[in-house]
Amino acid sequence: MSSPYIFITGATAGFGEACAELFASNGFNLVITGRRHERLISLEKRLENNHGVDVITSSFDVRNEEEVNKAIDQLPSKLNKSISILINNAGLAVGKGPIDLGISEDWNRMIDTNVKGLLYVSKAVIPLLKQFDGHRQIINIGSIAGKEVYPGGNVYCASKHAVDALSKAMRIDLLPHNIKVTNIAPGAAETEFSVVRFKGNKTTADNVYDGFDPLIAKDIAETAYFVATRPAHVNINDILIMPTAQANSTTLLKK
Ligand code: NDP
Ligand code: 8X3
Repeated sequence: MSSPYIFITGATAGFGEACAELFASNGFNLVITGRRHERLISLEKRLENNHGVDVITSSFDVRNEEEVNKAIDQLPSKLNKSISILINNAGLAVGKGPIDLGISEDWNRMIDTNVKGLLYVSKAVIPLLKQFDGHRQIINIGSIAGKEVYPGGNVYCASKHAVDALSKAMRIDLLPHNIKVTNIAPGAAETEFSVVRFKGNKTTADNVYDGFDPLIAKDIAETAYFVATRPAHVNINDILIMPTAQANSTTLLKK
């Protein structure tokens, strides 16, 4: 049997790109998705050349249910019965500050991407997972922000608490279909996350990671790979993974 496909949202940067790299280097075929089409194409070429795997690109905005459904309907027929794992990774924080000064457009972006986007993609991909005769799994990228709240984190934290709850709910609802569900909740990791959160302000973004060693994208890819490669009878429900210098959302040992 040819190698199964791993379907990754948000593969144009950060954790998603690192997952694509690691799964491809271990021989898995991929469906890589994100809005930035050119990045997907260059990642596709790099992974196919370096690892000899098949990489399908599909560019869509997870916030748009119609676009999500169309993109998944248009996947090539060779993917029938071949998608084994969905990694729900696409997500973002926008802004950080007290709730009474919150910007509703930022709130909508976070809720529409992190919660509704994850739901739209899951609803469209679950039927494909059900067709796969073998290891079936959904890996949701949650956050420490889905376990605790911190000053100024309000709506982002709420959206990641929703991911945490949805991971638990999916585990119950998908049990009859033998689909494992795992929630990975990282602490501070240096990716494009803070540049996006602070709307392109690189100095503010860099300050987040000053004075300690944050997680890097590869740490999360290795975690996802570990949970995806457990024996059939084992599911890792939930992993909270932090930089050594971070005790919780608000306690960081900075030099
Ligand atoms: P990056 O900003 O580096 O990557 C985010 C990815 O999400 C990009 O590929 C982006 O693709 C994609 N994405 C964002 N919005 C959309 C959208 N509307 N439609 C489709 N794709 C979208 O951040 P990270 O890799 O750090 O973040 C990945 C996940 O990890 C997120 O869910 C984040 O909340 C979570 N997380 C991050 C932590 C951190 O400290 N970095 C810690 C804990 C969790 P494109 O822009 O091309 O669409
Ligand atoms: C990203 C980590 O601590 O900024 O989810 O919320 S944090």
